[in-house]
Amino acid sequence: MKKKYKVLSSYIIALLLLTSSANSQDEYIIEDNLLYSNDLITQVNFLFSNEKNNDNASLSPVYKASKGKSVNDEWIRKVVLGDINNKSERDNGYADFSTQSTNIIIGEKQEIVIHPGWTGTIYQESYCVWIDYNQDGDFEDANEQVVAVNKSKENFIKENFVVPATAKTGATRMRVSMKYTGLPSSDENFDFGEVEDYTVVITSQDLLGVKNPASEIISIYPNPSSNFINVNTNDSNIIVEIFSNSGVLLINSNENKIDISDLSKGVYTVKVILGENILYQKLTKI
Ligand SMILES: [Ca+2]
Ligand SMILES: [Ca+2]
Ligand SMILES: [Ca+2]
Repeated sequence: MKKKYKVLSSYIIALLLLTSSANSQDEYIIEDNLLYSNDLITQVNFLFSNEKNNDNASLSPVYKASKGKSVNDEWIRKVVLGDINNKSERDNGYADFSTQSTNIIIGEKQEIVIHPGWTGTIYQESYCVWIDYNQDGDFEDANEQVVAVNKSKENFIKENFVVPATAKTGATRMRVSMKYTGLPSSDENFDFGEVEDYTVVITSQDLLGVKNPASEIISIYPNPSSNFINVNTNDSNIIVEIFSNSGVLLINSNENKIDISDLSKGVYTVKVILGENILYQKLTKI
């Protein structure tokens, strides 16, 4: 219940801030000769349209809760996918590791390995992994379940999946779930086992080949965030500026990892300058 309340309250805060700050955005968002990636345009338009129509379903980073009620006998001990190599303990049935991420490329085969932890008796565990490929805040759309392994007593499971061409590029959520004896659903609170969330940054091979690749594959994650953000780009020569809703410059950095712990809760605009390219993204501080 505690976890649910936490998710719900941050959702309400984000919603209130979005609806109360609809006026002053356009002044510094719309400038001449700026190069936006399509995804960023979509995301910015998406947020602006949300401010107007107040569509609750639009705050995609808030995912339905899922957890194991008990980790006394089994839990997720390790997850490996690309740059993610995360050993963990019993995390009270759910852990948010969404600050950990890896790039995955559309059309390429990915391998994920999940290790269970057992206290003593080796029980049958079932595993599911989902990726929110269309970034709409759930794991229920076509192809979003990428792994389903039922009733395994192996020391680990190793599964492959291919990122579909329909996947939206950018940072999105991956959920790893391990449930005692039976496949879990993505929003299930089950009796025994554990759930862990991660971030994958989906990249298109086509985008990697264009003239300004950094501007096309940039992403900012986690978002919403409370302590820091990562600006994900191949270009190390960047300037990152974070503005308040009234257009005041609050943070200026050349780093890819930026401490935002001093910012008040609210919605900000992140401006990323890569040479001649300027990109904007909304950031929700929670
Ligand atoms: Ca764990
Ligand atoms: Ca989805
Ligand atoms: Ca959906």
